[in-house]
Amino acid sequence: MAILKILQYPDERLHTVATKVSEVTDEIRTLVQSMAETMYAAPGIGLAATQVDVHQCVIIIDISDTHDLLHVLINPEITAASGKSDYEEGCLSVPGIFEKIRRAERVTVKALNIKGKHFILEADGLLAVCIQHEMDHLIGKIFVEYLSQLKQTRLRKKLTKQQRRVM
Ligand code: K1U
Ligand code: ZN
Repeated sequence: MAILKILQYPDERLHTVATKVSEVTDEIRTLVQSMAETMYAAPGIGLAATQVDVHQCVIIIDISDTHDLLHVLINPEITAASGKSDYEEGCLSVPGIFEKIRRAERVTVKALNIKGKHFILEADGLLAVCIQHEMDHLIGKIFVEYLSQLKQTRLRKKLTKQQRRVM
């Protein structure tokens, strides 16, 4: 296992559209293990493969306090969505920024598990928010892109400046 480097906004690679996993192999299982280690170390409650520069449809989520309820979703697809919720989101690729984003309150998602078997997950609350946030990463979309152009321009400048100071 390994701690992977998380791409930081405004890195262009975060806009890459991920491709579907054709087969759940040991390589995918190793990726999932390393993603989990990276997410728990960050710490975060979710991570998409896109964020670690792997452009395959793999997301992981653990919203438990005990770090023992890991959801692994490979090739996730939302089949139903309802309601509206506003939640203050964060992102490991956009550190220190928290913004209220409107999303569906409940989602039904179908995906493959780590064994390559289909399953269906019905989610609401933070889990539903997190699923939608991570699935956006797979299509190259970052949560700040829901904000006004003015806010995005300010954020981009602020974070580029911060990154230059660290380098
Ligand atoms: O995708 C990511 O970068 C992970 C992101 C997931 C997320 C959080 C909140 C709303 C939607 C999606 C994070 O994990 S940001 C860090 C965070 O929220 C957190 C970290 C430690 C404890 C609790 C929360
Ligand atoms: Zn994110």
